[in-house]
Amino acid sequence: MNWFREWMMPVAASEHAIKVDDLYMFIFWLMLAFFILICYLTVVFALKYRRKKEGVLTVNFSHNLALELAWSIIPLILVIGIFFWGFNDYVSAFVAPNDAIEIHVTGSKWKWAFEYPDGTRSIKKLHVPINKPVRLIMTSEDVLHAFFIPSLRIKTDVIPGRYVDMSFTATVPGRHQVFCAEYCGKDHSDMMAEVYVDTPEQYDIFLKEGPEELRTMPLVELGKFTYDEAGCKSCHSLDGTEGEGPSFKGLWGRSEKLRDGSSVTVDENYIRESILNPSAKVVAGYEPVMPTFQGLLRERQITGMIEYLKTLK
Ligand code: HEC
Ligand SMILES: [Cu+2]
Repeated sequence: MNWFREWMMPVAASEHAIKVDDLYMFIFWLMLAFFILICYLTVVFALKYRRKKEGVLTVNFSHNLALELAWSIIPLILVIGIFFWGFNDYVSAFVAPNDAIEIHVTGSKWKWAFEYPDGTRSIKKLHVPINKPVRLIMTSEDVLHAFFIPSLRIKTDVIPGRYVDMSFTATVPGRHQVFCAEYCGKDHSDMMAEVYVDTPEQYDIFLKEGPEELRTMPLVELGKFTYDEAGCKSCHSLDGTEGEGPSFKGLWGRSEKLRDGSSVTVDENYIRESILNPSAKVVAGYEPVMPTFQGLLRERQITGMIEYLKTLK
């Protein structure tokens, strides 16, 4: 009956997913058996005890202790069994082994961001190595979201102000879909991501060289992407509005007055330095509050950022 199971369920891409399906199919067949039994008895009794002659009443039974005990105790044993079966699977999914790779997941309106143990970050694309236990440590920046990977059969609420975790060992290589399963506002239905189950070599390349868009996106696009992803947008506007930091509009090539009274022309090296060592040259009229992006942005992202800034006339 494997085809039936595969027809009913998405791919089972982890050991846990197979366990969930085993339990699901057990409950399914058990319920089907009860359904048939109950329908059968309903029809049989309706025929057997139907009114045959006007005025003739069915013999008046009081009760049957053995029968009542049987239909109480047998289902009770079944549901207790199902409870422990399910609980056991739940615990094994949520308690990670000690050697699990810990990946941080942050939900925000309306995207999922991931951070790996070596500091690599990715957005909307989660990379995990195949056959290695992974522990996701999750939180939300704003509202309640829910992280749901159907083919791994895991799903949990992601709550602002606290961490929740989940673990899994993916066994099927390739791409799997992630959804947000909690209505979280306007673009909730767009709040999707993908899990890439990589071979160890692919995973190493990902950690070393970053997500694919970083290698393949044209520079200007990558700059725009980084502007959104790395959070520059929370302090730097694109339209000239003053934020916590100067707007990026018209930044390229202008002569910037610095706090210490000197001035500097905005060129490649100045932008690079502003990103990696923001307090080295502080723009007049601003506080030195910008965090350094040393180690967080890769070389190509910085170049992309510079090319993008050039387009903001
Ligand atoms: C917490 C707010 C904040 C974030 C986030 C932030 N910056 Fe800044 N940034 C500032 C402030 C404030 C200044 C001005 C003071 C200074 O020069 O350090 C500034 C200055 C700059 C400058 C020089 C601007 C000028 O007018 O000369 C550049 C370039 C820059 N930031 C790039 C970035 C990039 C790229 C990012 C995202 C990767 C980013 N910043 C993220 C606050 C921020
Ligand atoms: Cu959401």
